[in-house]
Amino acid sequence: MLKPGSAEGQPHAGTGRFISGVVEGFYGRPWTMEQRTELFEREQKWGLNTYLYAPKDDYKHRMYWRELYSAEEADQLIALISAAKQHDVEFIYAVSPGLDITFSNPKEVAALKRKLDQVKEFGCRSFSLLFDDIETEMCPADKQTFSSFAHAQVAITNEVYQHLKEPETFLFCPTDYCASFCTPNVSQSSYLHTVGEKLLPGIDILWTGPKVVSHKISVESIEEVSSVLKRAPVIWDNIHANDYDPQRLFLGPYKDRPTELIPKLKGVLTNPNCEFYPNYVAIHTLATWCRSPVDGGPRDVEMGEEEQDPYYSPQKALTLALTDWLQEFMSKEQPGGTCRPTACLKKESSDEEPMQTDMGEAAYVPGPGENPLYTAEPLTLDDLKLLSDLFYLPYEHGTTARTMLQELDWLKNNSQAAAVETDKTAEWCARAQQFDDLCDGVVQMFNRLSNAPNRSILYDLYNYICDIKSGVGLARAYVKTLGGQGRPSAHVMNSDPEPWGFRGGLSGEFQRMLPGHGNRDLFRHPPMTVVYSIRPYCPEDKMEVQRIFREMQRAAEMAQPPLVSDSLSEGEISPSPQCALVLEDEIGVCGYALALVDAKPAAVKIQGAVSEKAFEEFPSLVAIQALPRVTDPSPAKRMIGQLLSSIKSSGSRGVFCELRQSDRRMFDFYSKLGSFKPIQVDGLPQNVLIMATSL
Ligand code: GDL
Repeated sequence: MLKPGSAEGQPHAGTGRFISGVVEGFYGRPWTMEQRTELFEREQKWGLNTYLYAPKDDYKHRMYWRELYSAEEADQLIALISAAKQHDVEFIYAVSPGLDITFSNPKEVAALKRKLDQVKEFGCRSFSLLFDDIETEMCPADKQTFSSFAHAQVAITNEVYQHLKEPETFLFCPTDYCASFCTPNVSQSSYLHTVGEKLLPGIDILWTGPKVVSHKISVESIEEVSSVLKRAPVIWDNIHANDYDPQRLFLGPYKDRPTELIPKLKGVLTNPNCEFYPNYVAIHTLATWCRSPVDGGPRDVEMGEEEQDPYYSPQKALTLALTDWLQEFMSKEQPGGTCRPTACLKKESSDEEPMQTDMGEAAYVPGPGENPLYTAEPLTLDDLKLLSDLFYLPYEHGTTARTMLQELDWLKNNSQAAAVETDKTAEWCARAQQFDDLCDGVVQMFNRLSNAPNRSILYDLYNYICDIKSGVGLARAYVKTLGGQGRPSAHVMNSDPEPWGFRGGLSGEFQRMLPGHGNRDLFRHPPMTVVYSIRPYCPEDKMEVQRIFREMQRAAEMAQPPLVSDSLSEGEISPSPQCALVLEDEIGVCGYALALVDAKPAAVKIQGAVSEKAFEEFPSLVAIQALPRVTDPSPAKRMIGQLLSSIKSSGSRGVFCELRQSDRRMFDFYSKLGSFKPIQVDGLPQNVLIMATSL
């Protein structure tokens, strides 16, 4: 039964009730029948009314869509459909025939009808046809019959809908299911126009918003698509989906969808994380959102400044969800949850009767002088808040995660200055300590989580929390090294680290080899107003590079002593292949970064005697310059990042740069990179400084 104020009782577009709930629509291992039944219980408790069965990698949902279910599978589906009914959840069965269906072949249409008829016999009354993530090119036979792909899909969908006697709920997922897939855009998409005009009015249409994973969904964007589709869409929301990246999990609240949308939509279904148990927050907060009063209802008066929506606060919804979730963590009635009671609960009194085991033996009680039994600290709400902050949302880290990133960035950028300017030292040390405390908080949270009685939730979370614990451990050790404490070789900058000392996997290696690491981290510096581009250096750039070098030299008046990097910049020596870049803005070339993978021969030629030891450890040389009009340090940092990747790929183990001691600007630049440190090299001219980094 739904409570008053639930989404069902709310005004919304179209006829019938507001569809709210979950779509199991992700790639990967489908949920188990037990998990789905647990989901129905929760949906009922929280006022959600729908479950869309669409597990992408279930054989008979997509790949072998034509195959009928076996007797054993039928029993399972019958039980599942009946469990949904018991919990007042509408079970919608979806099939995805788009991988290989020939729309124009009547046998194919018959196969589709046969499959859905079978599921109808299992007691299912609501259906869906999905055409997402398929090839958009029709086969020659279909091209002869249908004027477009949209016409083919619509024809078959209308026919199946009528064959099933026009069910109350029938959903269609278009191939262009978000604005970014539409050509040229939503309002001019001929595909969407055909669907809107030709699909029978009783069929509802799924839509993921502006993108596959939409950051925000605005009222205007829904009004636009509704007018093309000639009906209000049902949102298939991928905000919590994590099937596209094994390192991500989303435990933040349902967010950035104004409640003003509710009257303009036919419904919302969330397609959440692949792991069943961590979806508590995703589904609980969606339920809170769906229940929020729309126009005319009481406003949330305590809304903070950042909260835009007068009827729904993501922060409050999150706290409600986490408070309930905490109770779940404490529950032992889970498979694998057979923990020792003493380890799960705080010891109340030491003179309790010893526990009886199944064997009828008295439980072990340590004697005098023996180790006391291990007592785990109970998990707290703050632990779960921290957990959610660390695994928040696809476009946003939680508050503590943001603070940690900002602090690490500051500590990294200010360590050199703090080492020489005494007034900065105290601040640096205090902030390093605070950072360490935050890291410690993550480790403590990990410990309490891993001792929580509910093992099912823990096992679903385990890989993620292990990963973040190790990431935090590396950052912590790095800050200790920056502050001159710790043993860097043991933890962070070891040339032969343990596998957990770096992020592994071939895919990670590929990414690191791409320019700028190919990443778009959520932690970004303020947006630049100038657009820069970095491209490989070509021989025609020689004059420009020379000009920049000379201009910068003039500015600093420091031509002596001769450096290898001067010859490189002057074009007297050519950079190593793949190891030269130039920076351009709208005016032209404004910077460069050049390298010699093996700098020793040039150094011998220019400077005579060289330090064998230094070249063994740091055989490569870099030279970088940017004109003063490049006020933003990021482009130069990106150039050096790319250059270091290329040098490393050439097999080098270390890089150095040469600086004149008066060149404070370049000293600051290299210092701020964090990895370059001054090194001692014998036989250098007095006013030359060498900074170096291992690769
Ligand atoms: C998609 C897929 C969905 C997948 C999601 C996130 C739709 C309609 N289809 O495009 O199965 O889980 O992306 O990766 O969203």
